[in-house]
Amino acid sequence: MYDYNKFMAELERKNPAQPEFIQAASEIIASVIDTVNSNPRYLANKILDRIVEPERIVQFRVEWEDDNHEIQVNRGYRVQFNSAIGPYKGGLRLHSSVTLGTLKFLGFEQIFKNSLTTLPMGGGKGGSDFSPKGKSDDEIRRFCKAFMTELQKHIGPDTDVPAGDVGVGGREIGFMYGQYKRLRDENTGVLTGKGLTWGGSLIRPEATGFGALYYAEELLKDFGDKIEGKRISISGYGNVAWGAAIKATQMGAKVVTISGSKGYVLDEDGVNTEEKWNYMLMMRAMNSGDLAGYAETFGAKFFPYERPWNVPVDIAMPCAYQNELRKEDAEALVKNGCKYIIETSNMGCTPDAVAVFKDAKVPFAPSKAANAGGVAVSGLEMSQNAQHLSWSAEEVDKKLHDIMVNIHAACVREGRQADGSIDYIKGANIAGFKKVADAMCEQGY
Ligand code: 2IT
Repeated sequence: MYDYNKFMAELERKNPAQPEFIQAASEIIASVIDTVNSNPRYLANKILDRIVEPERIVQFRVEWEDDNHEIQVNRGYRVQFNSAIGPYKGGLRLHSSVTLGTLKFLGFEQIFKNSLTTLPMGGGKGGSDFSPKGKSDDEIRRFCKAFMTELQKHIGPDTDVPAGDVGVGGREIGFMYGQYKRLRDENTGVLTGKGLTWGGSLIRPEATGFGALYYAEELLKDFGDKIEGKRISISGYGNVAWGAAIKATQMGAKVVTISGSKGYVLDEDGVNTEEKWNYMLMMRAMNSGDLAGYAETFGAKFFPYERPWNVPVDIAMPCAYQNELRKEDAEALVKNGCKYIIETSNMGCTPDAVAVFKDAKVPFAPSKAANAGGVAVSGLEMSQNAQHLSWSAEEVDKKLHDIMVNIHAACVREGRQADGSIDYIKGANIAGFKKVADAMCEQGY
């Protein structure tokens, strides 16, 4: 039998200075421990000891030349966490704060998220402490090329298929894919999030945001409610926030905030026009959260160095970064009558913020369920590449919608509590875990 406190103490001892990994693991272990302790096969297979240990971690030096012809050195990583149900799959994050601990947290989450999608994808994550902020196009290209020169030794269309994450969009995937092809002479779709003319899937850029709204729609139905007419606060301005703003608008809701590291914008008219969505794309392309510029252009209000969570809304959707929504933010949202939290950034809420929502009985969709649409469409991109064909936008969007409906149903099935309420966090963790754990047992050790 596993004892939660003992297990976590040992995990902390073995993984010092990796607080985000410990945070992610503690939530998942807490959710699944009863399931494991009541299953003799899981116990005999020491499933928890095995699942928290990455199968492989690659760390490498990335050397590139900046615009002043000076050598720059960054650290590159790929965490190949679990391949029980399919090739390692997960994004690459480029951000100054990236450490091995960050990528272990993201890779661990990815295992269960990918399992929830019902597609055959294992869990992985990679990236670098390279910061795209303030870098020229040329510098980004040289970095991506140097990064892939090493990474290509460790990935492949049937072993490990990276994609984008924070700091990695279509442009970066293009530079990396180009280098993979140059070195390997293969057009096998080893990365997802590719451009449409070279193997990419329609709807992949929109998928995370669209999927989060499809999940939210299903969750609201559990309470006899609907998206139409809701006021929504979103954080971030990147790919995820962009897709969420588009789909929320299409569903008849009004998105009143977006944000960056330097503050947030309150747009009472709604982030609801092509011009505004294109402005978001432009900010992303320039790696500059010029939200003051957005406010000026569209007659909205800019609040420097504040987070958007004091704004009264019906639904809050953190779409930016881990631990971006904290206890005091959760208290403000609850006080202002926020009815639903759709955590869309990976581990976007701190544990004490999640506890505030739980105490206040505010339904909470965890990120590994709510944001699984992104990786789900990556899985669909892999299928299209493997068949050497491409599906229409309608086809991909319908598959994405069906997947999100199924993920929600799995969360409800596994998360139903004795009092009839639904613990979506527990439901997502148990549903995602069981499939991977069963596969590990069946494949032996
Ligand atoms: O967090 C995520 O699910 C992603 N960054 C997407 C990963 C993918 O392989 O599409």
